[in-house]
Amino acid sequence: MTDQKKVNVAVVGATGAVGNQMIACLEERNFPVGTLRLLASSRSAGKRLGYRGEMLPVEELRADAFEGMHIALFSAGGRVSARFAPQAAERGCVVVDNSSAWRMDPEVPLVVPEVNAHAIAGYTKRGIIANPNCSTIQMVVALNPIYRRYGIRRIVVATYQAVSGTGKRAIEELSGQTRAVLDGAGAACSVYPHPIAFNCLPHIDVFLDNGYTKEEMKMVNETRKILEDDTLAVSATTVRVPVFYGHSEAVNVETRRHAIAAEVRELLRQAPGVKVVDDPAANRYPLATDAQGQDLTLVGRIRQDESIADGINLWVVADNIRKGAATNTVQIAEVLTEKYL
Ligand code: 25A
Ligand code: L14
Repeated sequence: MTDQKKVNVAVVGATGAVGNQMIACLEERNFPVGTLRLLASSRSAGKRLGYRGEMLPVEELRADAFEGMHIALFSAGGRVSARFAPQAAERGCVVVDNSSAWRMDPEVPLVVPEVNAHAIAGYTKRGIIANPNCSTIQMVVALNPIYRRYGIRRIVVATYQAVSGTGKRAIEELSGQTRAVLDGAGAACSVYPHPIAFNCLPHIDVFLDNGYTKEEMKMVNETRKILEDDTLAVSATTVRVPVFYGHSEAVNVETRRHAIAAEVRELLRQAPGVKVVDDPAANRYPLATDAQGQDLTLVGRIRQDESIADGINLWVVADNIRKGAATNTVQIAEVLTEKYL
């Protein structure tokens, strides 16, 4: 990153689980921030959040807050993004949006920098770039090298997703329920429809008419858009598990050309953003607790699918708040700054 270029950045949803991490990522990655403006709802106006040793005020989100800003990182939910992203773009501020509002808009690039950084060039159409769904991001980071080398015909995935994806209130719900159940009390539910403590809920985001959840269909449609392949078959089951941070995924791929597990392991060792953790003899495989707090996608349990001619099974884990949200958003902002602003 060039030293001269200073970028004014707004973070929308700064007080949320993802917004907080966005601020930390800007600092950790030494993003060339000129002015940093922190925005949230009126509930949070007047709070202060730390950045580079300073306590910066949180302001209420209003369209005029984007005047003079170059980039806005949004993570305040789909409705906020649908309304305010165009208003930021109108003011010449490029939006990198972490909600689901703009992802499937054909005029909005959907980007995982390790996979399709080239697509960022399309930001000029609407002034918006979308950050994919967390479960999709880690899956395509792991599968892109396999896709490029062997081709992929079909993906079958089941996820084991952490509560932090839903935001701060869900993190509190899991800890509160766990404590209550251990104390012999009942688990009160407010964020999720059933207890998440000591349970697994096959339900993330809302149910759609086809019987799948919206989260499952995001994995289908976003994977195709990022890999630029409408013929790719994807079948997903997304499950909430009582884990705070880190999504895990059991991924089965049917390749077009024959792939040998040992070759795939070597291929993934060279892959950007991937760390292979695959030594079953030593009980080494990817764990959510190891993924937490770092930015790599961990891949292990790489093995032949012995039920078909050309199949591979993998276990893929990443920090959903970092690579699944904040880090990927900041990485997009980095490429945008270096190449296009
Ligand atoms: O619609 P989506 O895309 O599905 O996203 C829904 C929610 O999921 C989280 C995020 O919640 C988002 O709001 N999220 C989205 N994408 C995610 C991803 N990829 C993701 N999480 C993980 N991975 P969150 O709690 O992390 O952050 C919410 C932030 O958005 C701000 N915000 C909300 N409405 C706003 C707004 N900002 C501006 N205008 C609006 N209209 C929100 O600010 C927070 O920064 P806040 O001031 O409302 O929140 C301050 C504190 O209050 C808590 N809180 C939020 N909503 C409520 C609440 N408390 C009580 N009741 C509520 N209804 C927040 O948790 C925060 O601590
Ligand atoms: O980015 O885990 O579309 O509840 C919305 C649901 C993020 C995760 C998105 C969850 C998600 C979220």
